This record gives sequence, C-alpha cells and structure tokens, in this order.
Amino acid sequence: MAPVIVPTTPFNDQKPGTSGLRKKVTVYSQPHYVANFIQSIFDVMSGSGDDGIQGQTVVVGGDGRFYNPEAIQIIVRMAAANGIRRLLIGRGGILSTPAASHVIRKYKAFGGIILSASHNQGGPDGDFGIKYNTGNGGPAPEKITDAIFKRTGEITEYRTLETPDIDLDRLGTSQLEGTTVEIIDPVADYAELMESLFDFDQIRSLFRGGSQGGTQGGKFRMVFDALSAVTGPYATEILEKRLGAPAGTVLNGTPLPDFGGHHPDPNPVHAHDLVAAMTGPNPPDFGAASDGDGDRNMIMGPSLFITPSDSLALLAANAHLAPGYAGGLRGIARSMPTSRAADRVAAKLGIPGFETPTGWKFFGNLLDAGQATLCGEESAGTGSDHVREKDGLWAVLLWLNILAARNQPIGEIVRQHWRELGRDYYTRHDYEDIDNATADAMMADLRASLPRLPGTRIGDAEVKTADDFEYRDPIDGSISKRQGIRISFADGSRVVYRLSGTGTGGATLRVYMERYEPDPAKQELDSQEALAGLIATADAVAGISKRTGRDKPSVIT
Ligand code: VG1
Ligand code: CO
Repeated sequence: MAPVIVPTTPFNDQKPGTSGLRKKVTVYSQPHYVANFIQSIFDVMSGSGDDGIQGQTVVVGGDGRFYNPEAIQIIVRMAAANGIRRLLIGRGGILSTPAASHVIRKYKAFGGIILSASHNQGGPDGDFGIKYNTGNGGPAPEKITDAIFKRTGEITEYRTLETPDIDLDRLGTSQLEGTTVEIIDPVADYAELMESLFDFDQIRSLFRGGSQGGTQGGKFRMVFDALSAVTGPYATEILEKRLGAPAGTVLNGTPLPDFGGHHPDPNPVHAHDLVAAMTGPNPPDFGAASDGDGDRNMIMGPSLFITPSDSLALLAANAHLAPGYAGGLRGIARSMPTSRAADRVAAKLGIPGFETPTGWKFFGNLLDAGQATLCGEESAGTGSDHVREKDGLWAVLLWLNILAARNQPIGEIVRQHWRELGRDYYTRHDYEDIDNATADAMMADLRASLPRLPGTRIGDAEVKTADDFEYRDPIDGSISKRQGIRISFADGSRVVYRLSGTGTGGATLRVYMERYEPDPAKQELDSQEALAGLIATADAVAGISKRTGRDKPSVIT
C-alpha cells in the first residue's frame, strides 16, 4: 500500500521545552498536531543516505497516560510510511523513560520517541508530551530540538498509511509494509540491567531480616509509592518479586491513564500516601516514590524527608558500596540550581564536579565522554552512566544497596554525612500559574538589576555576585544562555530564580534557596526555619509577593 501524503499547515507552538513538547491533551488531539511534530522529527533526523533515521530501529513507548495509545498508533503508521525499518514498542505502549533509554542503547536503535508529560497531571484535561531521544539513549540536545522546532514552522505535508490499528498488547513481531513492528516486554531488559548494577543478594537478605537486615532491630521494611504511574509494574517486579519485599510494599502500583486524578509528582505535597506512611506511627525504615514516567525519585526515612540535592550527595559518597560503582566515580554533575552538597563530595573524593543547566539533556555529553558517572537535579532526578535519563527506581535500588551494605538506619547515615561535610539547607518555592507578562517582567527587571547588585545590602545580607547562568558545554563547546539568575551572598548562601520550561498553562516561577551550615550543633533545624531570612531576601530582591499578589508559594519542596 502506498503511503498517503497528507497536506498540512504549521502550528506555531511546537517548541520543545526543558524536556520535550508538553501541551494539554486538548491541544495534542487537534487534527494533524501529533503528525506535524512527528513528521518534523523524521524530517530533521532523515539525513542523507545511511546516516538518517530511515532504514533504522526506533523505540517507542510512554508513561501510559491518557492519549498514549492514540498517539502511538499515529506514530506507527507514520514510521512505516517514512521507511523506518524496525519499531520496538513496549507492550501496551508502556516504557518508563529510563527503560526506554536502556532499550535504545541495548538494541542500538537510531533513536526513540517517548510519550510523556512526566510529573504533569494526566487525563482528558491534563497534559501530554512527546520527546525525541537520540541513539545514546538521551534527550536530543538543543541543536536538534531547535531544528525540529524550525521544521514545525515550515511543514506542508506528512506521510502516513491507511491501515487498521496494530495490537499493542500482544508480545511478538508483525510486519507493516516494510517496517517490522516488535512489541517487547517493557520491564525485562530494565530489570536485568538493575541486577547487573546492584547486589540483589545483599538487598534480599536486608528484606529477610537476616544478618544484614533489621536496621531497627526487627525486619527491614519499606514502602514505594508508584503514584498510579508507570513505575508500578517495574517496582512490583523488582522489589516484590526479585528482591522478596513483602506484597504491599508497592503502593498505587497500577498505572492509570489519569493517575487517579493526582499529580504524579513525587514531592511532599503530592506523594501523600508515602508521607502518611513515613510520618505515621511505626513508620517503615525507608520510603520512596517515583513520578509519571519513572525518572524521578523521592527518598524518605522515618519522619525524614531527604532533599534530592542531599540524596545525590549521599549516593555519590556511598556509591562504591554497590557492585556497579565499586571502581569509584569519574565525576559528579549537578544542575545549577541543585545544592552544592554534591560538590563537597566530589572535592572529598578528588574527582571533578560539573554544573550544568536544568534539564537532563545537558548531562548527555559528560556521560558519553566518560567524565561524569553520577548526575542529579534538585527536582528529584538522579541517575548514572547506565542510561542517559534520570532513573527513579535506580536511585531507590542504590539507596537499598547502601542501606544493606552499611546496615545502619538511613537517618543516621544522613546525619553522619552532615557532621562530616556540613549540611546544605535547601528549599525550592514554586509559584505556579502566574500571569506570563508578570513573570517575564519580573525576570527582565531582575536581569537588568544584576550589574548593580554586587556590594549592595538587602536586610542583613550582602550581595557578593549576581549573574545569569551561561553554560559552555565542555565537550562540544555549545553555549546555552539565560539558564537562571543566581545571586550569591557574602555568607555563602545563594538564591536562584528561573521560569519553568515544562508547564502548559501560565508561568511557573521557581525560586531555589540554600545556605551552608558546617556546625553540627545547628544542623537539626527545619529547612524553612533555617532559611527564613534568605526566603525574605529572595522575595525582596525580585518583588515576588508585590508583583504576583501571592503571599505564599504554590508548592514548597
Ligand atoms: C523540571 C525540573 C527539571 C527537570 C524537568 C524534567 O523542569 O526543574 O530539573 O529536568 O522538569 O523532568 P522545569 O523547566 O519545569 O523547571 V521530568 O521528570 O518532568 O521529565
Ligand atoms: Co519525569
């Protein structure tokens, strides 16, 4: 059957953000919207001769949210009409983001199309997203996403087939014109990779409460809240089946297209079942949650929230206890707004520490070049060179391996770390859905004020440096400008302001604040209390409450 050439006209809003193109389902379900974007990806990646996407393998999968099956059927037909040789699709259209990254790498695919809006709400009124990953398994770098956006503005036609839907639920291979379509088990390859990195025997004995286990005298217990999102099947297979954690360890383990109406965002506000378990009577020894597409993680001890920045630092300091990292780390990379706790570990280990802009795509080159082994973001993303995405369950398993190897309660491990290297008090305040013009004006005024800030006093704080973060990729030399306004004070504390690039309505202002506390006698404060002065200063510098009329942030993490 000959491909059908469908005439189309450009949409002017298909610019990928921090992590792919995220829009409301109502936007995505307009006629031609998905097709225009997918054809633009194929066009940009087509290359000439053998170096293009045609004739190659492409991986497709998503987090199972509303509109996932419909989008996949469109992509399958278009891939066949565009001459893609082979498609690897997770059964049911499911692949967590880190699992997709692994499948791309393992089967040497040319790239992958990941369907997710991650932590954003799902359902008919929620969000959908499409992200293109390259052959290294990681999100396409800016030069590719910019080219895709440019192409979406020029597109006049796309290629598809007039064929019935394929069956996404049955494992196996079928043929669609010249394209081989393989439906694969979404969990198997990923679970095998995790077994290769961690000491599953040691973790199993922790759960059995044998010689290694029983950090609180009894049997070690944990809860994992999958937030009705994609990690449910992965966590059930790995934690309950392979590691022998009792049934019921995984909460909300069935993926739902609307995530049960909740935000699949692992933070203390949205992961309420986890927080309830960890702060209630007789809490488990360890608690964790992941997000919509499985690339984030939230870590808790009994009545203890471990900030993602601290978690990155602690994982880096202890990674050698897991077989996959026994040889040590090459370097540690963190996004700019992430606290400097990881830098202290890098310095202690005598390895390089890197600071990149927000978004996992900026870690790709460092990982490919073997310069960084562990990477992390304050937004609950941690990962390593095993894939090219952040990886929620990987972080949970590395924690479990460390807990099993050290045989010490998590709270004790955290406090010991602070005593040795100091504590970086940290908080992020998000102001969601503020008026776009207000947010843009605030950022513009902040930018304009940067040259005159150093040396000035705001309350008791004296500004030491103020700039707009600009990143030069150490591997390919590419420059990314305007990646966040950072203001450092004479006492070493710091405020960062940036606008979110993943939202779909209004603007989200993120304000990141941190203060270093080396004195062990002062490390037990609540972080909002410890940072109260800096929070007030941050408001005064940017005029947040005055301009937005908000007296408090929408979300505090
Ligand atoms: C947010 C986070 C960023 C993360 C990105 C994608 O971006 O801050 O650290 O990489 O989401 O994460 P922004 O531009 O909204 O601040 V995920 O798990 O939503 O793919
Ligand atoms: Co995510």
